[in-house]
Amino acid sequence: MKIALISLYDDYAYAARFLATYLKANGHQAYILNLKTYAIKMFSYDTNELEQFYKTSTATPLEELRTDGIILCPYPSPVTDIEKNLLFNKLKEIQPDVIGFSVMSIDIELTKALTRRVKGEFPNIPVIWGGIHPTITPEESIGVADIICIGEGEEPLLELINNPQRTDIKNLWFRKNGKIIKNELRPLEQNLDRFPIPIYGEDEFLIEWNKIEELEIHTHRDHFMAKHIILTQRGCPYSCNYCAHVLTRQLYKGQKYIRRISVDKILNEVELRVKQFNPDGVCFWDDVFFLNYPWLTEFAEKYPERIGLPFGGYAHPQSTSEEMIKILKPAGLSFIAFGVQTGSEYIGKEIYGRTYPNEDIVRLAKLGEKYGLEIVYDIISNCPYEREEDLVATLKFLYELPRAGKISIKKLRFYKHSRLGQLNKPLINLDEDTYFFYNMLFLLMGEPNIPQGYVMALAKDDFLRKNPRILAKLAENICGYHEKIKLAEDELKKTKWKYQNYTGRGLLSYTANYGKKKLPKGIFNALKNLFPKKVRETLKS
Ligand code: B12
Ligand code: SF4
Repeated sequence: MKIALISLYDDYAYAARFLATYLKANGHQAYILNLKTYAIKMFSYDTNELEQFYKTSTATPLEELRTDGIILCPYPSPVTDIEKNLLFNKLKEIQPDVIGFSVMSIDIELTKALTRRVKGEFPNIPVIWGGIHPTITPEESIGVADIICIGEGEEPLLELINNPQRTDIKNLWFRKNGKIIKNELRPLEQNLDRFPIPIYGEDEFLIEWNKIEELEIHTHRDHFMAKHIILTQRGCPYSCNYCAHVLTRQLYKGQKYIRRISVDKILNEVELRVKQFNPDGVCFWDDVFFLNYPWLTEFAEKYPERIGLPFGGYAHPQSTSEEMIKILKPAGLSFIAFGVQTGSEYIGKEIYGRTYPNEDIVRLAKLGEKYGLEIVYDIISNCPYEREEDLVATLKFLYELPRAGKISIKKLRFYKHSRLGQLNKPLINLDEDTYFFYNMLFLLMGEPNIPQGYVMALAKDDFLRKNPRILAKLAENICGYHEKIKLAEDELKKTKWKYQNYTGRGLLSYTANYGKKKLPKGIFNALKNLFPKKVRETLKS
C-alpha cells in the first residue's frame, strides 16, 4: 500500500519521518510531502517589510525576537496557488491509497482547506489526521477528516494501511456513513528502540517558493544546520499550563509517560547523521534533556568516543542537578537552554502553573555560568494575563540572572481549549507597543555590547516607552545585525553555500554562531547619536 504524509510548515517533519520509516520497514511505500518549511526570513527592525508581511499574510505569523537584534519571522509565508497545485500534482502522480496530515493547532485552517480540496479531487482516498491537534481536539477534527489518530501513530497507521477497510483500530476514530466510530486508546509504546532510525532524503519532497524539489541526502536542508537536532525521548514530567503535555498526559493516566531511546541506539543515529550531514554540533531537543541520571551517565561515558561533537539541550530548574552538568561537561556539553518565560512570580505560579520559585531558575543559570556553558533563555511574550508590572518583573529578573548567550522570545499561542485558556483570571491584553517595548529591552539584556545597567535606564525613559520602535533601531545596530549577516553569508559561501536563494534557517544557524562575536568598536558610540538627546543622556549615566 501507499501513503502520502503531508507535513506543514515543519522543517524537521519528525512525525511524518517516524511514521514513513516505520511503514517502510513493514513493507509499504510512504512519501513525505513537506508543504513549506518553517522557513526563516530575516527582517531588519527598521524596514517596513515586516509590516507588509503582516498585512498580506493569510497564515498566522510567528515572531521570534533574538539578541542578534533582528526580528526573525519564522515565516509561514502563505501557501501560493502554484504551491497548492504542485502538491496536488504530486499526489496525482503518487496515487496514494491513504493521505495523512500531521497537524499542529496553528496550521488548522490551512489543513482544513487542503483536506476539503483532497476530498473534492480524490473522493475515494481516505484522509487521516494525526498529531497534537486531533489528539487534543478530536471532536472538532473528526468533523473534517475521515479518520483521526489520537496519540502515537506508528502502530495504528500500520494497521490501517495493512487493511484500509478496518474501522476497529485502537487510537483511531472513523467518520463513516454519517456516524463516528470512536475506538479506545492503546497503551503508550514503552520500547521506543523497536522503531527504526528515521530515514532522511528518500521519497521526500519539499514544496516551497513555488517549486517542488526532491530531497535527497545531499540536497537535504539539514546540511544547513550548524547543529543537527535529534529527539531522544517522548513525554515530560512537568505540567506547565501553556503546554500540550498537560492535556496529553491525562490520556495516559497510570502509564509510564516518559520513555527514552537507549543510549546506544541514539548514538547509532547520531553517527549516521554525522556521516550524512556533517554538523558542527548536536542539539538533543527533547522537551527536557536533563532527566534520568543513569541514562545521562551512560551517555556521558559513550558519547565522547563515538561522536565527540559539542552538544546541548533543554534543562529544567527542577530536574537539572550540578552532578548532571559535571558529568556531561567533559563529554562535550556546550550549551543549555531553558524556559525562564517570566520573572513575575504571579504569572509563573498562578498563570503558567509553575511549582518552584524564581530562585531555582537562578540556581540553574548560575550552574550554566559556573561550567562555562552557553545559556539560552526562552521567554514567553504576549501573554494576555500579563500586567505591565509583570513585564517589569521579567526585565528585573533578566538583570539578576547571569547574562544569556541568546534570549529567545516566542509569542504565546493562546488556545481556548488549553488549560491556560480555561483559567478563571482576568484577561489584560496589553497593547502591542507595550509588549514590543519590553521585548526589545529583554533582547538588549542578552546583548554583550550594551551594559545591562543601560538597559535598566532605558526602561525608565518615557520617550522610548512611547516610541518603542526606536529601541528596535538600537537593538539592530548594537547587535550588529548587518555585520553578522555579512559574516554568516561569507562563511556559508566558503563552506556549504549551495543554494544561492536559500536565506532560511541555514543562514540563521550560521548567524547564531556569530552571536557572541565582538563587533567593531565604535558602533555603539556612533549609534548613540541616532537617539534623542534625552536618551543619550541616559546612556551616558
Ligand atoms: C519539533 C517541534 C517544533 C518544530 C517543528 C514543528 C512541528 N510541526 O513539529 C518547530 C521549531 C518548527 C516548532 C515550532 C512551533 N511549535 Co512546536 N514542537 C515541537 C516538539 C518539541 C516536537 C514535535 C515532534 O516532532 N515530536 C516527535 C513526533 C514523532 O511526535 P508527534 O509529533 O507527537 O507525532 C506522533 C503522534 O502525534 C502521531 N502523529 C503525528 N502526526 C501524525 C499524522 C498521522 C497521519 C498519524 C496517523 C499520526 C500522526 O504519530 C507520531 C508518532 O507517534 C513539540 C513538543 C512535543 N514534545 O511533541 C512542540 C509542539 C508541537 N509545538 C508547539 C507550538 C505551540 C509551536 C509554535 C506555535 C511555537 C511558537 N509560539 O512559535 C511553533 C509553530 C510552528 C509552525 N509550524 O508554524 C506545541 C503545539 C501545541 C498545539 N496545540 O498545536 C507543542 C506540542 C509543544 C507544546 N508546548 O505544547 N515546534
Ligand atoms: S517543561 Fe516544557 S515540555 Fe514540560 S510541560 Fe513544561 S513547557 Fe511542556
